[in-house]
Amino acid sequence: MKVLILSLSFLPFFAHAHCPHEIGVDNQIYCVAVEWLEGERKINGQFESTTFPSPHLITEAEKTIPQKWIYSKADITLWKKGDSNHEPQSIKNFRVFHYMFMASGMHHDGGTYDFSQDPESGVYRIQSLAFQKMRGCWSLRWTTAAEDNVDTSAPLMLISRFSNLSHEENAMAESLCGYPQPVESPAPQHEHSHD
Ligand SMILES: [Cu+2]
Repeated sequence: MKVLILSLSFLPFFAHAHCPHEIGVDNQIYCVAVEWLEGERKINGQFESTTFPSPHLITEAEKTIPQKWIYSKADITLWKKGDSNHEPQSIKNFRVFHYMFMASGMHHDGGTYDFSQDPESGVYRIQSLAFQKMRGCWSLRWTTAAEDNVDTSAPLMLISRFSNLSHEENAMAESLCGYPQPVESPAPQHEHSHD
């Protein structure tokens, strides 16, 4: 038991000792941390905060009742790999979007969402994500292209730990979707013609 407590107390240290996720842009490797926040509800067309944690999977039972949907939200921080201060970085035209790889092969994006960057802190935020339960794997992808297209984006992370699913349900989804990513794809193309 003592060993267990010791190892648990070291978890936060190890969590920050490496990159949670890595992306490469113009010969620079960035670490990417995704911090899930409390989700939102849409009431009379307005998003309102809730205490339900993200990521939330909108289940079959909730699907037909939009008032019950919990929209997921996350903060996304980039820093240069090796920077122990984790100073937030900006990448021109950087964007993250949600994408589903379907068992049927009919892969698709996740519909409307909002992506922004806090001008003060430099931290990015993705929100208003409706993760509908389907026979497939939800993921986050990143791009610097204008469109949310699988061909001009690259995998950031698989979303496997939905807060409203049991450990067993999440484990089943993880085994179906695989780690670290369901599908590899080419890195986004970058334009060097301007600046
Ligand atoms: Cu789907």
